[in-house]
Amino acid sequence: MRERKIVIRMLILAFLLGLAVVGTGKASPALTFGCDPDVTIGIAPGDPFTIYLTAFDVTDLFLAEYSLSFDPAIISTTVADIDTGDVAPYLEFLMIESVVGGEIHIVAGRPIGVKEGLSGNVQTVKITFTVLAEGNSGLYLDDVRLKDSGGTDMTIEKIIDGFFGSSEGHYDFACDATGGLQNAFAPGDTVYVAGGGFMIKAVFLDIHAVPNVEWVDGQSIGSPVLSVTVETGWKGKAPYSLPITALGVPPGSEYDIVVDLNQDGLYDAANDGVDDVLVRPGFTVLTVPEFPFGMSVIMLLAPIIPLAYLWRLRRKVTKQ
Ligand SMILES: [Ca+2]
Ligand SMILES: [Ca+2]
Ligand SMILES: [Ca+2]
Repeated sequence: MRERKIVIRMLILAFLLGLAVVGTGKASPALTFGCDPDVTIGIAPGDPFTIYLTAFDVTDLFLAEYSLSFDPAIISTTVADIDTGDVAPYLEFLMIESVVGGEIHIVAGRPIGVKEGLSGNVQTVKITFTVLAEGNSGLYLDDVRLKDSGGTDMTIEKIIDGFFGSSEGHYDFACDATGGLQNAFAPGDTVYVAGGGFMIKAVFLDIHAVPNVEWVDGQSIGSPVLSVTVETGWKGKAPYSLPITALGVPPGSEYDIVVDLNQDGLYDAANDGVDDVLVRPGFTVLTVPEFPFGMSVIMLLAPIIPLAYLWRLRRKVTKQ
């Protein structure tokens, strides 16, 4: 009788261990959504450029909805310049599209009557912009919702904003180790910086991460949370490019990145670079874990439950 009880308990234990493995191992596949390409610099004012808003490595994508914002003084587009993708797989149906000032709202999906979603690298929309003036503009994604054919919201792990600009004008932007544009970082991630278009030859320059502000010419760079000095190695004629540079690991908050070309501690609009010069942060470090709090507690507890059970069982068996 006692042996049978132990066997049953062992079976329960095996089941709980299985649950623990499922509980800790269950993470939705890494889904990335954003601009393809993400960075294009050197477009002559008056010339167009095309980007695709793409869901990468997605499974069963049925509907995509999101907003885009940009600097309407630098780049522009119209409803007529927004179309479905053109390289399969792509969502074939644009339901809502609007362009108001520097804001675009998009809802794209599968055609009416179709029940299955699309998988792979799925283009949700193709947008052609025109560069209006010299300078650069971010293209920011907000309120991104991707749904599968069952109407369930997908978990998006990474959003890729865009950065586009003319052949003139200096710039810098937060990026990953490969130079891919990145505006949101997880806690502990190293923030990198890339840039270019600098017109003054500097032997050394300083790069600072500072709390986000809106920048005006001549203002103090203030108190950086991270700073690096770079020996540029710049030779020949301007414009000069900044190599991809590791800035470090800042604590969770919103920051701008200033490239102080003459190392005077002041922001000089004509020569220094800022990501982002406007009220938006150049980049954000998330302060919360990726999982909702409740979920993380369950995941922390999941391996403990069978261990606690095993401990109790051992005590009982020892007592016998
Ligand atoms: Ca300066
Ligand atoms: Ca800013
Ligand atoms: Ca940025």
